[in-house]
Amino acid sequence: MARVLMTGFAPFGGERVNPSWQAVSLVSARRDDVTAVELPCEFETSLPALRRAIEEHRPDLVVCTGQAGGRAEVTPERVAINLVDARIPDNAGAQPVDIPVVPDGPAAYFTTLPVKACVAAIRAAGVPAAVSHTAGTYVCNQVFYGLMHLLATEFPGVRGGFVHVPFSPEQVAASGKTAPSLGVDRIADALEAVADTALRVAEDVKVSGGAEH
Ligand code: PCA
Repeated sequence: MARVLMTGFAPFGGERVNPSWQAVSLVSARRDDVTAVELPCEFETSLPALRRAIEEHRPDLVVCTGQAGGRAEVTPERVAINLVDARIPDNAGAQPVDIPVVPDGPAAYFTTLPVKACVAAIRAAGVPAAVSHTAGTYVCNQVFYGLMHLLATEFPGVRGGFVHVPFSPEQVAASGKTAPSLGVDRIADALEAVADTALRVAEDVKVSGGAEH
């Protein structure tokens, strides 16, 4: 049986929950092949925690996830960039601006998840989905870039990528925000579709998932 590591993040930015962690916990409760690990929303400690999880669990596939408040769809990310530019302080109070994730690393890494096939599978599970071409410049992009660098340099053959998820209805109700949301069970359905697809599909499907902006 192939082993899958899924990570979600701790709550940040004043939120009480993070749907990425809630959803990956639910997936790991549903499936024996999935281990869920929570990463701190901190620039200094998130990548060491990810490395420890990979070394401990020795997965064949790594799917990191995070909250992208305001997005209406589950969005597999296509590209991680070698840049940190924090809009708000992290949970340790750090707010680095314009530094690389990995000094002297390549400018960017592409995901090794078949994102188009993943989007099709998420939609087939009844959940809205789209390919995203930016994971931002905050802790999620740092973890995505750090993951792809680690896999490329130390864990050849392990596939990995990042998926951003919308707010949960609970978060929107608690804050009175008018933002789109998705139930955590539906986000979990989407993440299961991502794992199943990545384990099954070696080459991505050729359909448009592009965006003008
Ligand atoms: N989302 C943030 C960091 C943690 C999370 O869940 C981001 O998109 O960078």
